[in-house]
Amino acid sequence: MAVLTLALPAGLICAESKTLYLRLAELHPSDHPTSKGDREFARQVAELSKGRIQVEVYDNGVLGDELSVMEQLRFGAIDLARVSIASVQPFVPQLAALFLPYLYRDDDHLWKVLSGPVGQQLLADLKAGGQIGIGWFEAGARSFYTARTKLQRASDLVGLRIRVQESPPMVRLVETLGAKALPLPFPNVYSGLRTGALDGAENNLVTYYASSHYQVAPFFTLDEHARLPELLIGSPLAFSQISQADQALLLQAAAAAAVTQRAAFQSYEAEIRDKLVTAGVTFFEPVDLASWQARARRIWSEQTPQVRELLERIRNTQ
Ligand code: BDP
Repeated sequence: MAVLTLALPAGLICAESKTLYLRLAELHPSDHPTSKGDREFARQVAELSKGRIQVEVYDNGVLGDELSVMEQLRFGAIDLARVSIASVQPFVPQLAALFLPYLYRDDDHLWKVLSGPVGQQLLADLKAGGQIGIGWFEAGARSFYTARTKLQRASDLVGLRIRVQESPPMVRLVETLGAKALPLPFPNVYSGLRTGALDGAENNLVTYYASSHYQVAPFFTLDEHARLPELLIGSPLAFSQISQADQALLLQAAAAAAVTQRAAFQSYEAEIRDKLVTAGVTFFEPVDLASWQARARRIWSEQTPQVRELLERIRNTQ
């Protein structure tokens, strides 16, 4: 994948038109529903600001993998990014609450949490970790998929080399299930699965399809162990040059874009099931889901008091 790094000052303002240009980094290809969400965010920003603020979406990972994007945000070479919470949690430890396995009743429960007081508080908490939280996006449920092994029982995972995000809570989750967790940047996963360096990986169905991982790992187990939402975040440097009113405008645009992104994500997810079967993917329902849940939930008791408090608030969200 070509990596283009822009060493330009943050939040470029065109002197003549006074237009503020903001660059947004996205890992996924243009046809991924999350990239569509980014473009909807850009459209909303342009509309709300009457063209005064222009968000330029750089998708397909051209600005680098997520950890490199986090770094570029820090020194202001990129203004905005859509990333997984996995990339942000190292700066905001309490985000670990959102990684807890088998936490939500369903996707609506997750969104009640994100759009309610817990979600608002976590967005505000990002500031203390030196991050600017703008809004949440949908990322479905993550499940395991494998290249050669048919995975149905939780015990089938024991000893498998599974790629995880470069994220301590994800390493811990996969280890708790008995697998060997290998943290790797996302762009390296396809070749790891193809060469046999990895036995499997885990992700949501949409990303499994969009990244073509199904070509090299055609067994997908619908265990849905975690729902990690995505974040739209901003560079603190860029934001220090944006007025409070315009910051509020960006948050408003993100909330509106999230509605479109979530709907696009869900309809795409429903569409690709058949395409994946036609492409030769075998889906497995987990056998004895209760034992998957019991094993994975052992992590719940390992959390800090702060995360356990969030866990209780999340469970009590109706
Ligand atoms: C996808 C997320 C992306 C992550 C990727 C991963 O959208 O932000 O980086 O998973 O597993 O679902 O690395």
